[in-house]
Amino acid sequence: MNKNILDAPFIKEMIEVTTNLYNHGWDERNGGNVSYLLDKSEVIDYLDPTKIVRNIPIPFDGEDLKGRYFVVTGSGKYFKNVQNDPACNLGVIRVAEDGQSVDLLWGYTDGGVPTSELPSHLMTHISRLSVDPTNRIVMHCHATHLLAMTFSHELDEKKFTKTLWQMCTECLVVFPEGVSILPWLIPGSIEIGKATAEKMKTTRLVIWPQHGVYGAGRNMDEVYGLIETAEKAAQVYTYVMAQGGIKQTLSVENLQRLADAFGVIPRAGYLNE
Ligand code: 2HA
Ligand code: ZN
Repeated sequence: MNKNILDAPFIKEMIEVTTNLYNHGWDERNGGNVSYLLDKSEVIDYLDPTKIVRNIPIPFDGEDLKGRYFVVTGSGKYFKNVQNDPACNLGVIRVAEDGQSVDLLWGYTDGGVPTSELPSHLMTHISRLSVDPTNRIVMHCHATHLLAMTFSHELDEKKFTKTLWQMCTECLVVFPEGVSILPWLIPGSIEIGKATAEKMKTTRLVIWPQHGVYGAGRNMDEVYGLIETAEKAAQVYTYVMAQGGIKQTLSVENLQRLADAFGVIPRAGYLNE
């Protein structure tokens, strides 16, 4: 416990990703939140795990994550400001033994608390870990074109997925399981947390209509790349529609050939939608 936590790779990654999300225009004001599951061995060089700064109650059962460490963006904090003051805008927490609170070990220096979307984040971590024990990141942002598509495109998961797959050849390879879509729900609620986490058992991308997107994955690059790829497809869709609509597109046959060439299996029943 002798190193400066500002030099920790996980803090640097959080700064880099929140700055990139802000620079993309996907996290205006206090929009967006990121949580990153850390191994105890990664944090003990930088902080004393027995020194609890504060205990913060959480409004749901986090028992499945008891003892787990996370670095999480703060509630109401602006991604724009993370690089200049990481200690105020980020926090390192550990889920307490009873699962009803988290222990703050570092950060939120102005008395802050973890993101208001902590239910969606921690419930999603539980879901993802149940299907992929190497999952570490959950990321939420207000990706502009994906958000716009939730106004203009049918909110059918199969149709929405197929449209994204057809807008960029890469998409089917990057997210062969497709995207999930929730009904509109109140942000920060237990209800949206449960609904997001349930969908996250089958897809790593979950669209919140008229709000934004959630992504999950094993490392920062994977999750960021996942959201970036879907968002790019949505951007192309926006241009295509503005240019007068689709005259030709990737055929189902070519999508299947693509899947075969890259060894991925398109979600059953989604190609022929
Ligand atoms: O934390 O994006 O969904 C700000 C948000 C809420
Ligand atoms: Zn949001």
